[in-house]
Amino acid sequence: MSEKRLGNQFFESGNFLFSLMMLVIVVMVISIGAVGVVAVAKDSTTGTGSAASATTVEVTLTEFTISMSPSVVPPGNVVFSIHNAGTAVHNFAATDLSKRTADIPSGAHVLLDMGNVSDDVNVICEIPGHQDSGMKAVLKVSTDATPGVTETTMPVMTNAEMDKVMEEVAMKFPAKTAGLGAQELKPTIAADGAKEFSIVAKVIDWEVEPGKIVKGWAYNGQIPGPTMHANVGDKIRLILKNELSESTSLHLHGIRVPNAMDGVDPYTQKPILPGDTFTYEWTAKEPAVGMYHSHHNAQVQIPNGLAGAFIIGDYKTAAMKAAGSKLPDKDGKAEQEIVMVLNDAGTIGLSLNGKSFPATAPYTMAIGETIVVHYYNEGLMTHPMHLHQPTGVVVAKDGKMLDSPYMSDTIAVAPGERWTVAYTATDPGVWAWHCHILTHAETPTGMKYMVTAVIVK
Ligand SMILES: [Cu+2]
Repeated sequence: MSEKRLGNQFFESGNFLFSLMMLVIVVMVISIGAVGVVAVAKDSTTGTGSAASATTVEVTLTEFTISMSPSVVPPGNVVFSIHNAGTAVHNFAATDLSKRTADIPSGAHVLLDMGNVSDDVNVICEIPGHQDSGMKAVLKVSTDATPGVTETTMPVMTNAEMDKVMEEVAMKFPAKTAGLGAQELKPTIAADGAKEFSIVAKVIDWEVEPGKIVKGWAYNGQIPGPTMHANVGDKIRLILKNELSESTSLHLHGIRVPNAMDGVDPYTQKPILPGDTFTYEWTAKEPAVGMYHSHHNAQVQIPNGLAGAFIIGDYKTAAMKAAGSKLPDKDGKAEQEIVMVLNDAGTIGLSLNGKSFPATAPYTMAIGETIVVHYYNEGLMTHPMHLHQPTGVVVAKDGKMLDSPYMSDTIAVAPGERWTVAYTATDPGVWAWHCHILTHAETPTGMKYMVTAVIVK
């Protein structure tokens, strides 16, 4: 594991920094812009037929309110344009009309076409407890309302103002924040030869992006938790102390362990009570690109931070062997192995390794060098991860080497999945690397969330 913050030395030369960042912006705008055009074109051909005469109602979800603009519409076609501006996951449902969205992560935006509406529409968030906390509203339908009037809740910016705020955000990359997740944790060797790793679960202040400090649930003060490596044949002890105010347990996802070590309370163990310690002990029988994460109140504990990588075996060597001549690597060796943990919910929200752009970590490579990336999805939705260049060779799924590795520049990583991809640097420059759900990478005030870059020198 050699995830590195890019040293300041690289970015201290102001002019160089400026030109690199401009390149990032240009490349991102070209790429994302092109996709945007395709998406719009698609909508107009496959649309519902309501687009021309529909009233668009801008909906903003927060903790715990639903605000709508306009709140009174004429009878006719209505489309809700819903933005989750909160930090928790929400959804949006008109239960009387049996229309609802899927769960919407923090920062995401979705459309809900209501079709023809003639009576008032009651809407709520269906996440348990959210309606009672205030997330309910009524869209009034009245013949007195002006047809087609759409107010907007977006701040009004001139083009120049928008360009300026976008540039300001981009120039902050890589922004310094307190704390770094997924750092290598070396084991201690016990008297019986076992590799021992000790971790403590505790709520901490975690800086997701400059100035945005949330209550993160951390192993050893890191989000994601520390990355651990071991070899096939090793006897392993993972000792977890619970300093949370609620119980927890730890599941070794994708790692072959005896049932009693599977971490699923109350079946395989009792919950680990606050203040208690539990030791997970097994002998590594197979290679694994494993996750370790909570399996207790996990829909809260994992998105809030209780997750990390446990890798068994030498995936650098295995990846190079599997990719073979598909990679233009100079020496047949991978120089770096990193984990990229994707998250989209809880207090941490849309993030790469616990950080949101511009606080995400960039990676540096020389031409001919190879980086082996293990994508981990610990969130609630699929993220198509796209590196502008170079093209990746997908070599393993969930830690199992593929019979037929294949090339792909965008890899959809579903919740719980791990995809291992090898990339060899071929062309110099700053290459953007981001989730291609565009609302996970961009906002009207610039790049945000699941965006980083590879700098090829
Ligand atoms: Cu995404």
